[in-house]
Amino acid sequence: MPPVTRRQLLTAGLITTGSTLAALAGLGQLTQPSRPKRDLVPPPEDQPSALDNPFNTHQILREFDFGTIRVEQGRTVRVFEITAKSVPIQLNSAISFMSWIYNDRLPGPTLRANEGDRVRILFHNADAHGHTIHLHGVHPAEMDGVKPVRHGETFVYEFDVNQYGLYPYHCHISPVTRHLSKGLYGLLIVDPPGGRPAADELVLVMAGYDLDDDQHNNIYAFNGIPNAFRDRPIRIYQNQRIRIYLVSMIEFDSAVTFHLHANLFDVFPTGRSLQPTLNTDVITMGTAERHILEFSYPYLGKYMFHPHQDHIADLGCMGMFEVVARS
Ligand SMILES: [Cu+2]
Repeated sequence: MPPVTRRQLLTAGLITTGSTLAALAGLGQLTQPSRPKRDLVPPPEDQPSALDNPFNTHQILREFDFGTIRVEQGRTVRVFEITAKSVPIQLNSAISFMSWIYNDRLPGPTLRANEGDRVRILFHNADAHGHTIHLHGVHPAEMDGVKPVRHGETFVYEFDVNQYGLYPYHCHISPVTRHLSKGLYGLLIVDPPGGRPAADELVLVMAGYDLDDDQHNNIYAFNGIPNAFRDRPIRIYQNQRIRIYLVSMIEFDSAVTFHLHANLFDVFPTGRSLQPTLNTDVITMGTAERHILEFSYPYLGKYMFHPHQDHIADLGCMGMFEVVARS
């Protein structure tokens, strides 16, 4: 039998162990991508979180993983590494929760690529339960992330991203509601050719927690921690273009809205257009539905954002923008 090449293994959706991960990634040949400008973003919030969690909600908000770039046969390949684990987190001062999350954070890493790139995700399952990464978007069946990756195994998801837009990813092991609402979700942003206009860019993922396994959510959050952005508002600059990559990953409730106070936003549905299709202050989203929203605030002050299902907002899916002047 002839030796199997690395390419054949990857194409077949190789399952391997973590020990060969570095060799598969060809890590010796990698270069680091450039980072976006930070001068659109005010200084960080003063107050540290009172909760002891392995991730910083305010940092994750504006954190993008551009992968490690390789050039193979003239094509840009972005290599990402994602590990699934059980991680205890504090939802508030009273509730500790055993989450299942990617890369020790909520949401999982915000992967970012350009239209036309190849994406290679080295997915390692360090959890006792089987998990996957199912990405929305166009890809071959074997890359669809519905076959369990068992404890200690690594699977390489690889596909080309030829349609710019927003693509949520999440675990697709049954019951999906459980695996998803435990925290196994994130977002891939595929930028259009030439990119979008400069903006202060934020990722917001709405999700709920079913704490007592009765198929109803007990508590909700933007980016994993209930009321994180209510208690420590997100600072943004006055008259600055803000771009939100917004996803709903709320299970059990059929749909929710997103409402922004004292303003109107442009909507780019699914991130699949360069021109807005709507200008409004409330938009309805089913599970896994996502949009790019753009707006700027002309007036200083603090402004809420939340689902207009107000009981959901009251149960933790509440945030605030604090509009500050440039000094
Ligand atoms: Cu799972």
